[in-house]
Amino acid sequence: MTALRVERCLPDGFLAEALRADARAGLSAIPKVLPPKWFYDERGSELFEKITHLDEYYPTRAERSILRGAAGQIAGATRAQTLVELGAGAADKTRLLLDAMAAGGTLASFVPVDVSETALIEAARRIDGEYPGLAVTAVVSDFEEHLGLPSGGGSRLVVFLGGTIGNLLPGQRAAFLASLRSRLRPGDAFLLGTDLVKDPAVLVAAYDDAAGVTAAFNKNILSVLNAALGADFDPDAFEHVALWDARQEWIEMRLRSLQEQVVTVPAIDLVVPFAEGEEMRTEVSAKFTRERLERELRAAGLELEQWWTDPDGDFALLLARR
Ligand code: SAH
Ligand code: AVI
Repeated sequence: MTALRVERCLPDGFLAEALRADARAGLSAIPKVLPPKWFYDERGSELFEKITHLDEYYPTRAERSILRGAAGQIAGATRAQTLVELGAGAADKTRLLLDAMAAGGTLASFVPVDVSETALIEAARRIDGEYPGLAVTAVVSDFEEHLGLPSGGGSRLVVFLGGTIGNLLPGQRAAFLASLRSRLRPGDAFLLGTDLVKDPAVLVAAYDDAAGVTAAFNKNILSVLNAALGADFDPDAFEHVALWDARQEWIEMRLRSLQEQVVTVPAIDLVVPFAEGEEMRTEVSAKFTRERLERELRAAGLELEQWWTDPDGDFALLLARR
């Protein structure tokens, strides 16, 4: 085991101020909206991990099955020394890539990047313990602000798994891809996991599971605001909503107020009225087609090189380069 390094890319207090700014803008907007990156405090990250084991939530299983088949090919095609993982979370599927890169004899360092410090450090520690000789640097960052790519470390494979790119709105997605493109060097590669458009009933079930885990995950954003901003949201006064927007081709999660109520948010001096039945958007989860991905990658100056899906065609993994 080597010593685990932890790097913080953002200035002190940046994330706390970003949460205040997002809450101020989003709770005053019509309709109200909160960005999904704030789901992931310790409990939110645990709830997301539970979601990944639900029968209804196929993306994690599908992506793992693609990685099982393709990891060797990816390691061979990229021959990268450094694996950078954006939005790494528990970095569980990542082991398939680490193993293939180690078997190919190129792997030297692993750089997981995540905004959720607790989950990130726990995942980085575990991998640090499991891969002797691997240099692990955990980077606490918001990948929309600072990608956290290491400057050294030879050629890099930057991976963004799980379909998290779908949680960015189209404009944010374009900015993210352009920023990534500008930081990729010749010889680097980008591996992207994306969920695909499919039967809306399957999609809605994946975001509204029978056991209510996704509902608890969705409501957890209210507990995050309570803890960080001294707000007095009552999660039981809201219900979970998941719907398919066919025009945008995204799943939208919302919280619907069960009654007329007023919430106070002392840290930003805000009083927020909710009407009975009023809905606040907490997440979009865009679903893609190959054509749309190719178009968006090309617009950012990236070229699709290889494409894999699971046997049911539910989820895709693609390799792209500048
Ligand atoms: N990659 C994992 C985890 C997906 S959950 C998987 O495939 O299962 C999404 C992860 O992205 C969470 O850990 C969350 O904290 C992180 N995340 C979301 N928005 C982020 C942002 N703007 N910057 C950095 N990490 C972010
Ligand atoms: C992390 N992200 C890709 C998940 C998704 O499917 O959009 C978050 C999630 N939201 C509800 N369930 C899972």
